[in-house]
Amino acid sequence: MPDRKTIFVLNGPNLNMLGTREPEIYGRETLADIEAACAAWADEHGVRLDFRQSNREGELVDWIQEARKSAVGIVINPAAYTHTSVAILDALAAAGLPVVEVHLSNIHKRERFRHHSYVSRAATGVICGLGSHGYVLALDAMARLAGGRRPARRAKKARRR
Ligand code: CA2
Repeated sequence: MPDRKTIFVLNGPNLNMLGTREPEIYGRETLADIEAACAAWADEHGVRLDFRQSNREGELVDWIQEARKSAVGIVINPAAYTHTSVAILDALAAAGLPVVEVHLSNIHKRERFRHHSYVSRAATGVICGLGSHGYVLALDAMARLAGGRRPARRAKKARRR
């Protein structure tokens, strides 16, 4: 639906494995369950979601660049790339969009190497430790942050008239 605002929800490596291991840390829900909860939120709010997962850093960077042209905001769980990826940080910073970083687990309660997030420097806000509900909270926040925004391509067209 071209008239609806699109929010990108991007998921990093191994999140496709949710629900199969470590339920004490990540819960029992699968990524498909989380996508369904996000889709229900989107229906209620009249917003279009583009929900994706990749195990490849470069693909996530490509999607962030794509969001710059067609989305009004990015919700991202960069998973392990949170703690390593300057490439994802740079892409998010260049996107010029509101960004909500989300983590299922409370990364600050876990191993020391998870306490630092490169991505947070480019995030408008961060939600962690609230399990899958964190995604819906991130979308609620995004609805406010992206309030009056239009995707870049649409804004350009409007200026040409
Ligand atoms: O808490 C989060 O959402 C994380 O982003 C999840 C990442 C982790 O590296 C971050 O430190 C925190 C891990 C996602 C992989 O999750 C799996 C779940 C079940 C089985 C295998 C992996």
